[in-house]
Amino acid sequence: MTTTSNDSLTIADGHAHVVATTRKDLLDWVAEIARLTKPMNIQWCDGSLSERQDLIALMVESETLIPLNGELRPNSFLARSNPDDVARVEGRTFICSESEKDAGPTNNWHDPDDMRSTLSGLFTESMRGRTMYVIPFLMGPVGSPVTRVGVEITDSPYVVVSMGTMTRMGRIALDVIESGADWVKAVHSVGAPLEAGEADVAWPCNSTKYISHFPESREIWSFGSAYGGNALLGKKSFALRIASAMARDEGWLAEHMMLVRITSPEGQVAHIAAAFPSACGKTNFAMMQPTLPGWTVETLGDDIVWMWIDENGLLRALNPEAGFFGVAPGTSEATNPVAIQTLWGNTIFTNVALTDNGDVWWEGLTKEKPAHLTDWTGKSWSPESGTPAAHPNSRFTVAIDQCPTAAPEWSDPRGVVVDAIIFGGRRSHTMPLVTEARSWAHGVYLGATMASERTAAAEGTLGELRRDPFAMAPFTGYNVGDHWAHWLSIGERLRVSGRFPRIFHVNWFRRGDDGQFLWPGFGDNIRVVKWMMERLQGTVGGVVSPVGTLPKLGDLDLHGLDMDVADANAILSVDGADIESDAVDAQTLLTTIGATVPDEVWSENAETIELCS
Ligand code: O2Y
Ligand code: MN
Repeated sequence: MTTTSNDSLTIADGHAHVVATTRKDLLDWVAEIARLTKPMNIQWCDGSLSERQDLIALMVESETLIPLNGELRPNSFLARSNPDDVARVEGRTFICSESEKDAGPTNNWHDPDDMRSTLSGLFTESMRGRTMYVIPFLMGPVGSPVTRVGVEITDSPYVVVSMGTMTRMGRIALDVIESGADWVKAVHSVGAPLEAGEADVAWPCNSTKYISHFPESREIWSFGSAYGGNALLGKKSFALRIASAMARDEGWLAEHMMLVRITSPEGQVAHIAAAFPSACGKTNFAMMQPTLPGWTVETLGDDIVWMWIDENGLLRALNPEAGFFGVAPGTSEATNPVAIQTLWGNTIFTNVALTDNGDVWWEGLTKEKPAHLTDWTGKSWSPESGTPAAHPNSRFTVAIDQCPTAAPEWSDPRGVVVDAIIFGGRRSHTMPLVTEARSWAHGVYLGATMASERTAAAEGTLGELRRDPFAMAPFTGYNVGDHWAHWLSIGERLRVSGRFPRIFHVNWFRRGDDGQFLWPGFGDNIRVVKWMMERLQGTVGGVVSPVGTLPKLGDLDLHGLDMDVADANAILSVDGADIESDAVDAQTLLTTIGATVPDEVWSENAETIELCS
C-alpha cells in the first residue's frame, strides 16, 4: 500500500514490507517535500527484489523500459531518454556555498538564498499526479568509517531502480539512519507534473534544469533531468560534490578515481587508485586483462574512491558505489571483455541501439555494423543512415558483483591500503608514458595540473588541451585551490607513519612523428604497472627528469611487444623545452585560481621549470 499525500504519513509499501522509521527529522522532511511537491502517492523504498520487480513492471507498462530478449540478455531492459536529456549538464550544475569564494573559479556558483527561492518555485507541485519515492541509501558498506547516508526523494521510478543498483538502498540504509546517523538530503523531480487524466510520456523531464548543491547544509536539489549524474544523486552529486566538502571538513578524501588490486606472478599485491579525465580508458583500466602472463587485475571500483587515514597512519580506500554506470560505445570484447561479460543480464541500458532480435548494440561493440537496428531515438537505422545508432553517452547500469574480476574486498568496510596513486591524461606529446613524482607535493602538483586533449569536437576544439585538476573539474564541491591544500594536508598527516602511497603520472596516448599511438594500451598497460610495483619494492632505479622519475628503457618489460627501440625511446623521452612550456601553460590555471593555490604548488611549478634548464 502506498500512502496518499497528506501530513500524516503511513510508512508502508505495496508488499507488506513495512518500512518504518522513528526519526522525526526524516519524517518531517518527507512531509515538507510532499507539501511542496504535492505528489499523488508516497512510497518508501525498502530495496527489496519485489519492489524492484514491481517498478520495472510499471515502467514496462509506461514504455519507459523495453524488455530485451530474455534468452540473449536475461532480465535486462532498454530505456530511451528524451533527446534533450542525454548527459550531465555542467552548465546547469551549481555550487551554492554561502560565499562565492568557497565555490572557486572552476564551479558555477549561485547565491544560496536566490537558488532556494528559484527551486521553491520550480518544485511547487512539481510531482502532481506522480508517486513520490523516498530512497534511503548508503554510500559505502555498513560499518566503514567513511560510509555516509543519504535519502533521495524522487518522482522517477527509473531513478529508484537505478539507485537500487548503484547504491545500497532501502531497509539497510534506513537501519543506519535509525541508529542515529546523519543523512544527506537529496531532492529530485523530473519537473513534469501530470494533470488528472493526462497520459504520461516514456521519459518525463523538463527543458529547465537545475542540479544544485548546498555544501554547507549538505543538500542536493535536482530538477528537470532524469539522466545519470543529474538524477542518480548518490553518484556525482553526493559521492563527489557534497562528499568532497564533507571530506575537507572531516579530514578524508572523496575523489574521482578507479580502484584496483594488482597481483604479480610472485604474489606481490598492490592497490592502486587512479584518476583520469574522461576518454582516457578509466573503466578499461579498472577491468584490465593483463597481457603479461601470471598477472591479475581485480576490480574494486570504476569511478569514485573515498580514502581516509587509519589508526596506523595508512591511507585506506573504498569504492562507495555498488554498481557501474558505464559508457557503452567503444566497449567490446577487444577493448574491455570483462565489461562485456558483466553485462550478460540484469542490466538496464539507456540510449543504446536495439537489434532486430531484441538485444543491444552500440558503436564499437562489433567490427561489422548490423545491417539493421532501431536507433536510440526509436527510429529504423542502417549503416547508411549516417548517424550513430547508440547515443555517444549511452550507458549500462549493472551491479558490481556481476563483474567477473570484482575483488571480494570491493565491499569490505575496512577498505584496502593504497600503495600507489596514478594521475593521467591523453597527451599526444610532451608527457612520457610514465613518471614517478619526486615527493607527495610533486604528486599533488602533477594531479593539480593534469590535462587531457579533447576527443569530441562537441566539447570544444578537437585536440585542445584542457586542464582537469585531479579529474575533478566538475566534481569538487568547493574551491579547487583548497582541494589541493587538502591533499597537501593529507600528506602532512601521512608523514607521521611515513607510509606514503607513491604517486605516478601516465600517458597512454603519446603519438610518434607519424601521428600513430606509440603505446598499445589496454592489457599492455600492465607493463607500466609492473614497473610501478618494482619501484614500490625498490628493485628498480630510474632516470630523473623535470616531471619525475622515468623508467630506464631496459626496466620496462617490453617482451612480446612489437615495438622498436626508437619508439620505446620516444615514449619515454622528456623534452625540457616542451615540459617548460607546459609548466608555463599550467601557470594560467594557477593564476586563474589565484589566492587559494598553495605555495607548494607554485614551488613545484617553479622547480619543474628550473629542472628544464
Ligand atoms: O552523463 C552522465 O550523466 C554520466 S556521467 C558519468 C557516469 C559514470 C561515470 N563517470 C561519469 C563522468 O562524467 O565522469
Ligand atoms: Mn566519472
